[in-house]
Amino acid sequence: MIWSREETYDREQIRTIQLKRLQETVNRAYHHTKHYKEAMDAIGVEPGDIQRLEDVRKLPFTVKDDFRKNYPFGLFAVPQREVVRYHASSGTTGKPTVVGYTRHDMEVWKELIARIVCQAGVTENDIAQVAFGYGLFTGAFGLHQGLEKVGAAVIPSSSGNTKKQIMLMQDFGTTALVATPSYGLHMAEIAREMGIDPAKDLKVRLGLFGGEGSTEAMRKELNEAWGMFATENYGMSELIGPGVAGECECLCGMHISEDHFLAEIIDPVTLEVLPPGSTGELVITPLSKEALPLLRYRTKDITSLHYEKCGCGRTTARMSKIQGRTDDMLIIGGVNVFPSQIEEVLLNTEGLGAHYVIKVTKQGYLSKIQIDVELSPDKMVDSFQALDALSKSTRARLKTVLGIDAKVNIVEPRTLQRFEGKATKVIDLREEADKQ
Ligand code: DLL
Repeated sequence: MIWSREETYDREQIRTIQLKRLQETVNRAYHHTKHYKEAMDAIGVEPGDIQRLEDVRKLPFTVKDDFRKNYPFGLFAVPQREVVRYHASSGTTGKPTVVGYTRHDMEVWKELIARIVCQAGVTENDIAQVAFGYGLFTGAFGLHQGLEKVGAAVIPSSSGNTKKQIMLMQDFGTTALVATPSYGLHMAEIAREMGIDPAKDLKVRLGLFGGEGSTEAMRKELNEAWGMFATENYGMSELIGPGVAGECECLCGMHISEDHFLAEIIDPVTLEVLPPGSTGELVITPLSKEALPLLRYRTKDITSLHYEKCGCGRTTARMSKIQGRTDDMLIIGGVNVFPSQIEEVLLNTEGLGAHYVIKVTKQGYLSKIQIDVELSPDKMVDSFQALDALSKSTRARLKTVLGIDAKVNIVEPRTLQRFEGKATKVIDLREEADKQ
């Protein structure tokens, strides 16, 4: 089912709404935040200069550091009494990134999530278990509100306490699971440990995964483990939270709610805007936010945009799976590689499990990687020679497919750390190596 008629507007209608909302957003940002007044004045741009959609390119970019500089509320364009909700995303260092919503922002957010859960196949007959952590993270509350809006029954189980989650699924008859993909896989593993086959003994038919990247190989694992139809959605706290884009039943990219988000792809080095279909950094200007208007936010996420009409009937642009982030690209022996590309090779290797960690170290000036990957629980390896052969053949596949040389260390099933939220798949030991 298609939730809103805006999802099927023709390009001219979408562009008309986008321009009107872009002009409103630029006005709000310029007249109500010191940051944007200064940033626009510095490059000699005024709100009146935005006459066509393409004029967005005249506007300054916004980066995460602007949140840090304006912590906590410096980028807000409304007085505090108009804010009805705060969320925050934990940065790796220092203060969190704080975001806020007015009453109207909350209504828009619910509407956008309703679209996403509908396109993933959720109906009022579903019982949806939200296994994202409830709290400052936007994931849980975001999905929760939109699921209720479409009439699904929500179980706010939060993340963690996995055995209890499985018990709830069994007893309440959960039909849709909302989680990070890595936690989705872990939950299936715990269910099996409890003697429950998720594909046969549970009713979970839909998966709504997001908050971190996943490959097609991981989708396959999830589908097989749960006997489900796994879909993916994308979002980011600064932009709204979840609700920016999501997959429909055609699984051919994530539909962006373009009446609320203007998407561009740029070359992260030259900052030049790239034509449709090109791969680069996603830049988003949210078009309807009251509390926290942002201009041209650089997400650091690498993807591409596609505008052909989709088989589901929606006309909105689709973004391809996130390949990685500009800040998680590894350069190994001169070859650029994203962790997601390594994951694709590992998960497509017979005998290896779905859990791995990439350790980056340094030898002299060169980065080196070692991949610890679990043996598949179904794989019986009875000799050291067989293990060694699997490790060598995986190393050779990584070399052929990606052109990188990586040491592959195969470990016993269930020995690597599991995550209940976003998984840490890369450990960078380069700074430590420098100290030695
Ligand atoms: O993760 C919002 C969200 C929650 C989206 C739940 C979907 C579902 P942040 O914590 O601010 O917000 O993290 C945003 O997570 O820039 C991406 O790098 C990554 N990310 C989110 N969804 C996906 C996805 C939420 N489907 C950051 N694929 C983003 C790849 C994703 N990466």
